[in-house]
Amino acid sequence: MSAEGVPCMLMRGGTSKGAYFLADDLPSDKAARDDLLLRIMGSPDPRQIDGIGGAHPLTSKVAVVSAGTEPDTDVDYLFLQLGVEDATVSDRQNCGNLLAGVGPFAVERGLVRAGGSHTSVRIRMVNSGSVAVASFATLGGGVGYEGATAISGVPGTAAPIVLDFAGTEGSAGHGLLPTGRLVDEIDGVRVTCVDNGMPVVVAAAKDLGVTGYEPVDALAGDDALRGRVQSLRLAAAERMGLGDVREASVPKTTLVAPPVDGGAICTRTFIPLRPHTSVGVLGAVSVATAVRLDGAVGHDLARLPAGDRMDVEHPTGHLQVEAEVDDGSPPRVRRSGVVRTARKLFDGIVFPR
Ligand code: NQM
Repeated sequence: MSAEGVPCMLMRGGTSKGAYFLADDLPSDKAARDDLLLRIMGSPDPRQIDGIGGAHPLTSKVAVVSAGTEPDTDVDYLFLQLGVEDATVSDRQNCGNLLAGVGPFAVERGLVRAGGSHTSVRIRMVNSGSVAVASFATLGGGVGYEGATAISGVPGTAAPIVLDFAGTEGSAGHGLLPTGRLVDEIDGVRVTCVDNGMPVVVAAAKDLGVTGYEPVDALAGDDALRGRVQSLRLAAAERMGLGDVREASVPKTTLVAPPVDGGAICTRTFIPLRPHTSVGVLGAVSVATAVRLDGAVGHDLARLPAGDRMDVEHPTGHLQVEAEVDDGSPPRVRRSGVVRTARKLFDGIVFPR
């Protein structure tokens, strides 16, 4: 680590934005690393005015990348969610959006050599131990960021980054259905607790007294609803084996409703209490997996496609995810995947407060 500053690359990954670091450029002591990252991002402060965080959970994110330590993987990716108002640094969740930038970052930093016109990087997601393979365009030994792929929630187009997941089932260590049941009843509301990369509590929007089509601002301003979401997730988390999650960013809660824009299911997601402006990648994969299961909350509300690709509607558009599921007893996930884009925003030295 430099005495004055820390090498850092700011990237948009999918619909999130975060600071990417090589693990070697950060302190190896966890407390010292977390303290440094909080100062870099400017937390705690609702505006993160004295740091590079963007004053929202979706832009208060860090990726720590290092050479792979396990066979058949190229790099290790540790995701850290930094609080905005709170001085918290959590490694309890994955982030499939920042994941989109990890392969390009590994090439940029020389951890992985670019292939010909395409490069595949096998990424171990340290938070859960699962593996993602990122495939993206490379040009003359560098990353090709320009392209024609649009993703909802990001203006313009960029080169596609295909992410294929393996072993995301039970990312928090308690299986695909962490309560051991397809449906639980909590506070009089039927929920399906699922984890295919992200622990999520799925409930029907109408059971919480909303339509599920509200704009983000309306949800953000509905304190009563957010109170119900909090009590639902606190109780669900105990049953999911996650313990007391008052300070944790998981589980997320997704309210589902019938699709209204040609998709398979309409979603409104709380991360964990602020409404998501779109939907998390692995969060969406988890919800798509749940609604495929006969009897799960949302199954009857969904318009299920014949193939494995599922169009998840969210407040700012659509996210196409792939979830191949064996709906047996117990159900098993065969594979999941998604297409994202990423962009290098700056590369330099960040000076912590
Ligand atoms: O679910 C937000 C995001 C995420 C996480 C969140 C994510 C995922 O949109 O894989 O990407 O759920 O906190 O970046």
